[in-house]
Amino acid sequence: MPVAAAVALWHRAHLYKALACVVLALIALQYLLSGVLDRRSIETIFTINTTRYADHAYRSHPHGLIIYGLGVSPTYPPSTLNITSTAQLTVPALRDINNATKQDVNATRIAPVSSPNTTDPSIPQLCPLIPPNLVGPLTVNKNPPEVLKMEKELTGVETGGRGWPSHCTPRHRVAIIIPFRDRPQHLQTLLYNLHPMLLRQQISYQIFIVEQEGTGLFNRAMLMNVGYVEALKEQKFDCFIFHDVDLLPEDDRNLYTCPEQPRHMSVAIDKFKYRLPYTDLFGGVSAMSREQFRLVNGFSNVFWGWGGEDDDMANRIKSQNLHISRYPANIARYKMLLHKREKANPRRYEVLKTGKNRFPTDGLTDLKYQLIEKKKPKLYTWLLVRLTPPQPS
Ligand code: BGN
Repeated sequence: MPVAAAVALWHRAHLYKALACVVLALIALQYLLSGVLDRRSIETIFTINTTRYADHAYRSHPHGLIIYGLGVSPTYPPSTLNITSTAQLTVPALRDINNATKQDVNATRIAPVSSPNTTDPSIPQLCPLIPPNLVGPLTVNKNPPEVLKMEKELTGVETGGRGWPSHCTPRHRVAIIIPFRDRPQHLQTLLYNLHPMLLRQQISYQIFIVEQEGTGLFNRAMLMNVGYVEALKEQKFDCFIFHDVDLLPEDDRNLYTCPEQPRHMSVAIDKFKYRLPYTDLFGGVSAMSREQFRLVNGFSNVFWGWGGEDDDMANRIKSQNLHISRYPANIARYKMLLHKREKANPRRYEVLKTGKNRFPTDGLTDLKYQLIEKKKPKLYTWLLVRLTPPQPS
């Protein structure tokens, strides 16, 4: 081989080696940078188009994913909402809610942001949107210990049935309103199951038991209205969860947070074979923001005895161009405690039919009651009330 050709070959071999080194160096650099970028993007801003989801996907998408992610105080009317979230938590959580896709969420990471409180460690950070200690499906316990033992066991619950997260600032102040009469065993069971779940959900909450005095016909709706009014005397709650005493949540991903749109929460109940009986059902457990409830004038006061008051609320919601939202049925699951059937209100069909005419005058605006007694044991705030039937106009 001529010398010149050998030299050229030697040069080319070195050139290839040099090129290989450059490529390897670039790969290494990219690898190192990706670590840095990953860490920077843990706190990111997401934009979620809530209008699209609320108006469209709640109804047509069985997974109802978006509501899972909403966290900051509710805005009405719903619009594009900026939320901070934790990328590392969000991704598995999204995957978790069945087949919901990124497209459903319509979430775009728009910018990495630095933590808002890095300069002042004394102010705790906002709690993450998705509470980190959730366990998912729960084993419901239908045999609670006796009261004293239960009070001791439920550490983290404060007098009056209040709870809040200890290491972060909660995003929601939630009043849980439970209309009540004659079901002490159900109440014990509910409290035993509910408190630990709510504490894990990192909301700030207070449980109100609103008991109807006497033996007259039960008025669930009016008790809810009383709960709303009385709770607001304690604190400016962001929202209200109206909760039947006989329903036990089966999954702690069913977040008791404030809804963008009124949220029906007891989607799948064992008694109904875990199927929603009808689309407009709003009974059992439901959540509304303070403003939404005020806007619809609360519940009607004229439903005495079982049935119809929740359907009337569904009509009120629609009449204000709001709509019922729901979590996915595999999460919004409940077990119902057994009891004998209450006496149904034979007039409920008729009252429901004429409800629309009364929306502005029947509800919070004409609510009359007497607060007979109020107590704050450890696990709940108890209100005993005498309801005054509204005068027919
Ligand atoms: C419905 C009741 C609701 C109740 C659900 C579930 C009525 C009104 C009839 C026009 N509605 O039938 O109040 O929450 O069943 O039990 O009875």
